Formats: sequence, C-alpha cells, structure tokens
Amino acid sequence: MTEEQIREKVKAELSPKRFRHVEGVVHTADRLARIHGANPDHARLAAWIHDFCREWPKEKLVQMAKNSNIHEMFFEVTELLHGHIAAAIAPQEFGITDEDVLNASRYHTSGRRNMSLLEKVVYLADALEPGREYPAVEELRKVAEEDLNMALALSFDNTIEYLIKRRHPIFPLTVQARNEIWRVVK
Ligand code: DGI
Ligand code: FE
Ligand code: FE
Ligand code: FE
Repeated sequence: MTEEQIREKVKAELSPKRFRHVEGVVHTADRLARIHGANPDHARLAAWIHDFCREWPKEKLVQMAKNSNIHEMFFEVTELLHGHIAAAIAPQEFGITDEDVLNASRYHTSGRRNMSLLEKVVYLADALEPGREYPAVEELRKVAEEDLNMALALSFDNTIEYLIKRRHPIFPLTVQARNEIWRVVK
C-alpha cells in the first residue's frame, strides 16, 4: 500500500480531531527521524498507524487482543491496547511487516526498556506533535531536537506525574523505561 492509501484509510477510521493529531505525529516523527538518523519513511509509517484503533470500543480492543498473541499484562491498562492491535492488524490492513515499525506502534503509549531509535522517535512525536498542549511541551520540543534520550526521560517523568495526579495506574513497563533511560542520560 502507498503512503497516500494508508493516509486515506487512517482518515476514514478517525474523527477529524484525532486525524489532525496523527498528521502532526507524522510530521514530527519525520523531522525527529531526520535530525537523529532514524529512517524517516519508517517513522512516518509507524506514525500513520499508531492510533488507527484509538477510537475502537474497549470491548472490541479486548476481544481482538485475546485473539492476537498480545501478552496478558497489556490487559491491565486498556489504554495500552490500541497500539498493539494496530501493529497486529498492520500486515493485513496496510501491508506493513517491518518489526521495528510495528514495535514503534506497540510501544508508543507505554514505552519500554531498550527502545530502538525508531521507537523513541515515534514515542516523542506522539507527545510533542504541534497539537499537543501542556506546560512542559515547549521545553520538551527544544530538548528533543538536541538530545532524544533526555527528552524521553523528561517525557516519561511528565507522563508519570500526570498519571499520579489523576490517580491512574502506572503501567510497569513505563516505570522500567523511565528508570532505565535516566541511567542512560545522567
Ligand atoms: O493515543 P494518544 O492519545 O495519542 O496517546 P497515548 O497512546 O500516548 O496515550 C493514550 C492514553 O493512555 C493517555 O490518556 C495516557 C494513557 N497512559 C499512558 N501511559 C499510561 C496511561 N494510562 C495508564 N493508566 N497507565 C500508563 O502507564
Ligand atoms: Fe495512542
Ligand atoms: Fe504517548
Ligand atoms: Fe497518538
């Protein structure tokens, strides 16, 4: 499938607002990939598909996850399922089979230890695309141009603080990712 065909398919699946978010993630992922030496084509592909299933009902995500081989730990926090399901259906749906691209979709919400360069680029593009607005975002955008790992570390802290304030559960992979990346950047 061409990038334009993928774009149209994603557009048909999402609300206009969410589609604008995805376009922003594609733009930012392309830019961060060029700056930091990741493959921009792969970054854009992962960005196009990362929220394809974001508006599916929770029941459908859980049902699909049970029928795919998605690890049961991801059922703990259902917000995490949409990136995994998108990766599971991407070979059939979009003809995308590159494992790094699929992992960038899988881990775009939680992160994980030992993220690839592409996974870091897509995680940060999701957090920093032009439509995102939160107090730390401008500073994070600047850091991300210079030091991807530092931006990732700060972004994990920001997400964890946000989750704590809302009394939401924190997924263990996010904590592991955060602890590991701070060891790298310090
Ligand atoms: O899909 P997006 O809205 O573009 O962004 P996302 O996939 O990064 O995040 C989806 C939601 O998941 C968002 O409301 C934040 C939430 N989230 C991220 N990490 C965790 C989490 N929720 C919980 N409970 N625990 C986490 O570790
Ligand atoms: Fe998402
Ligand atoms: Fe995110
Ligand atoms: Fe997103």
